Amino acid sequence: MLTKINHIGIAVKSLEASLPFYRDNLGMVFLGSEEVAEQKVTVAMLQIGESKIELLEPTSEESPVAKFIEKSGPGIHHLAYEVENIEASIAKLLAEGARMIDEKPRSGAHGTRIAFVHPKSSGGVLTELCQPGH
Ligand code: CMX
Repeated sequence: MLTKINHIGIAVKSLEASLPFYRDNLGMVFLGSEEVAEQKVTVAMLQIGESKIELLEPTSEESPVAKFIEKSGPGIHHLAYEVENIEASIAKLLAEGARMIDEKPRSGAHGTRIAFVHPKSSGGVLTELCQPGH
């Protein structure tokens, strides 16, 4: 069902303040930034091998990322696994009793289709399924 780790999401207060460390100090390739209005975040993507780091800045106090930062501070927010068929992956998890935040795919960054599994079903790790848009 899973093909690889697509990205690790990191909650930040400010992309402008956080991006230089990843791009310049760690030397990751900056792929661009994009607002994902549906998720109330602006994301910056950086390539690291075959996976990516996704920096997430909230665009509203109602953003799940704003709530996360308020409660836990900036840091690792979620782990995203790449899947080939997101509908089939959601159906399998639901059939096996997992608690899905999204029972239907939503729009993610860079044309992806995404669905979150609730951290209560995944050992405290907010888990994303991610199907590339190509
Ligand atoms: N990782 C692990 N646990 C988390 C978490 C996270 N990122 N965010 C919240 N939780 C935990 C909380 O600590 C809390 O645990 P306890 O009950 O033990 O205290 C529990 O989940 C409920 O959290 P809450 O603060 O009451 O927050 P909400 O219920 O309002 O929302 C969640 C939590 C995960 C359902 C919500 O953040 C959500 O729907 N997330 C999915 C969407 C998302 O995160 N989008 C941003 C990224 C978009 C992108 O990558 O494009």
